[in-house]
Amino acid sequence: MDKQTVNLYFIMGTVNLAGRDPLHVLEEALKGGVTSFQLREKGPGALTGEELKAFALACQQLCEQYSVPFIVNDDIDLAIEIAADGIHIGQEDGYISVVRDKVGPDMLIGVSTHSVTEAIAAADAGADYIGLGPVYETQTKTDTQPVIGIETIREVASLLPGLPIVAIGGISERRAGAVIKAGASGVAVISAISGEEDAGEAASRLKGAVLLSLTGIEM
Ligand code: TZP
Ligand code: MG
Repeated sequence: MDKQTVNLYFIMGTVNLAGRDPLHVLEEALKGGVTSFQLREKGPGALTGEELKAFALACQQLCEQYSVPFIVNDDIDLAIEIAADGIHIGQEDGYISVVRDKVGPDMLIGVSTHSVTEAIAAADAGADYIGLGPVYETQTKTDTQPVIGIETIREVASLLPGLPIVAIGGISERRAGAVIKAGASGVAVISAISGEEDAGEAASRLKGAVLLSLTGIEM
């Protein structure tokens, strides 16, 4: 996977939206320029079973229209069943090698990491990209590890120069530049897109901030 694919990595589940139409929010975000999408259907009221599958298929179809990888959080069986582009797993979700054996050689595997040690272990085990965070305080996930700060990004990026690193946790348009300058390939956000009235506008501004820091050119 190339680093550009994770420049603006949008994560959403139906419970993050306070009643708004999730497919509308996703399509606006895709129009605004997100480069990867992860379906993270978790928490009270989350869809399950056939409802989840139907929703995942609808998200997948939208992502295909915009040529954006569709990644499923946690649910390896669902990812395999609908032939998602990727699966994203946490530290508690088992060995990467076991997941690779299940999903086959082509599906992307992303891994959540919170430290230099976890990042190196994920890279060694063949992760295609890592999430690294939480960089800042977040209201969106309550069971997070302690905030890691910018320095951890700098260290991981210098030790693993070839690996796409997606910074996550409390990232806003204002903060995107700092994490990119520290070496992240992109930013992963939930609330900075799904919590905004105009998801498309929010995505487009975030993308502009990321690209400006990567290239020094205003877009
Ligand atoms: N993992 C670490 S922080 C986080 C996840 C899923 C939540 C990110 O949400 P937000 O709203 O972008 O801070
Ligand atoms: Mg998980």
